[in-house]
Amino acid sequence: MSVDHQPGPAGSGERAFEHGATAVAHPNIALIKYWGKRDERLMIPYVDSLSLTLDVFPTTTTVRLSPGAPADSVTLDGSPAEGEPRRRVIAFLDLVRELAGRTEPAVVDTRNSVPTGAGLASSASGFAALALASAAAYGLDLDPTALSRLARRGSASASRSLFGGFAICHAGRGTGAAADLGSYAEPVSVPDFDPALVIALVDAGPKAVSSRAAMRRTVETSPLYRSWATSSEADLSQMRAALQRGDLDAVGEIAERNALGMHATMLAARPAVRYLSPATVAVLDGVLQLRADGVPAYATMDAGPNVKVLCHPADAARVAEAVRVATPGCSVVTARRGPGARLRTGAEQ
Ligand code: 2P0
Repeated sequence: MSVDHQPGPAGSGERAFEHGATAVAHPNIALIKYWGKRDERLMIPYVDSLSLTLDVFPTTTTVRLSPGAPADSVTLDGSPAEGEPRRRVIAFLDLVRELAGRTEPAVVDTRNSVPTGAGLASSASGFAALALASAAAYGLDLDPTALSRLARRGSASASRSLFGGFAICHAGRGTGAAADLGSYAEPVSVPDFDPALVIALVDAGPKAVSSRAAMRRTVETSPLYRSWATSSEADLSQMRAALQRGDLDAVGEIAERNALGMHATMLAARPAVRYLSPATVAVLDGVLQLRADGVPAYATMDAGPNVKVLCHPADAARVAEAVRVATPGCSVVTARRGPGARLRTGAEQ
């Protein structure tokens, strides 16, 4: 699949078509996780996070201005969006309109190629595409850093999906406007490391607890949260060094322990948040067996039961086979490093 070595998105002022724009963005998988917000309104994370943008499951979003319409219209995968997803898109459009000094309603059409809400970061690709398309449609000319701040307001992980390859989202410091300015994503240059990520889709259904609610509960009630957040800082600096060395074993070990630590904080929340299912554990056992057999393979899991296994591209077929044996019937997709978000040109509309 295609690999785009461009470090980031084109500015939102480029290539908008008249009264509307279409953007494409890919999901990212955090190797150092974001979990918990220190400001829920501004969507400021407690911890820095570092991710790999993938080359699979893109989201394509079109935003067209509709000056005569009574309200915004939001379509998600061909059906009218309702409830929380609709509310989040409209709140995001309100923010863009406020920044642009505009008032026109919009028609938003979003198409995901990954099951929505299944812990595969559809909100990351979704809000990255919405940020880029809506900024362009409303005439906001933002550089990639400002776009990442904007995308963060939709979903903090979306700030990272604006960039191809590896990206870091800074949690920043302070409160209010200073916190907003200090929390943004940027690419991390990792020239000589291009691993594969074997994704085990053990359950494509929507999750029982939204990541937003689960984060809040974890921060408020888990006695393990602070220690995970502190250890995550050390994980991040070790991860950066391991990436620069192109050391898959170190990258994998750090990513796996960071993810398991995040899930441990959730399991200790009151009541517990448990995203990992028996199928997840079966895949984790399969990954341990691969390592025992001499195949470097390391797992990471997000707010859902699916498992992503980091490995050398040459081992991806063997890892995929081990995953299929561990969870018969599950779909397996192998991803590589993917491109940053981009606006479609007028000719592509
Ligand atoms: C991440 N996750 O770093 C972490 C790891 C899931 C586990 O970011 O509330 O949809 O919209 O900021 O970004 C998923 O949560 O949450 C997520 P909001 P988001 O990728």
